[in-house]
Amino acid sequence: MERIAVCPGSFDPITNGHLDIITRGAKIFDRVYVTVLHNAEKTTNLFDLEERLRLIKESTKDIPNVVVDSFNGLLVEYAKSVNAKVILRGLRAISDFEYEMRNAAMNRKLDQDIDTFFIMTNKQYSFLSSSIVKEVAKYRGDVSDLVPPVVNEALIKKFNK
Ligand code: COD
Repeated sequence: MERIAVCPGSFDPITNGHLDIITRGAKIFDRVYVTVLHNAEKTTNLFDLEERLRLIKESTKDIPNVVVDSFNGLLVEYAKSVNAKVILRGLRAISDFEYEMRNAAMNRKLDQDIDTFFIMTNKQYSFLSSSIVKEVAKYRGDVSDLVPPVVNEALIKKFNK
């Protein structure tokens, strides 16, 4: 049986921290769906859904068992629709723990066949988040070693308009 995982997120935009979790997950699972969940479209999103998908696709194009997708609705419903039994998430600091625990517990309540699988962040990315990248890029700070090249270009374009 194929081991299929879903790596869900907002990815606004994808960072090297996300990419690290996706790359490591793709070595463990036969297929990883990197899926942008976009029901509660935050008005604070910098990139729209199309842009986020393009940036993820470009950044993961060398990982053959990654599929990039989007979904509107409950994560467990999406997981079921692609036959995934695992939700893949990254953990950075203790501050992530409570939020992740709450989500994992709720997803498990909604579907007992689906488990959440955590990968600890690579220590060089432990303080990296999409929000901090956006904040620094907004004031023209250099984030080129924190995001894939295509994201760096998109950030420069966005903030130099
Ligand atoms: N190092 C390691 N991991 C990282 C790093 C880093 N530097 N940065 C981010 N990550 C991890 C995050 O911990 C997370 O696991 C993943 O990468 C994605 O991160 P984000 O911030 O893009 O994603 P979130 O947290 O905004 O995603 C939330 C969901 C969209 C998954 C959630 O809201 C959801 O499931 N929504 C659908 C509705 C639903 O089903 N709700 C009920 C279940 S809670």
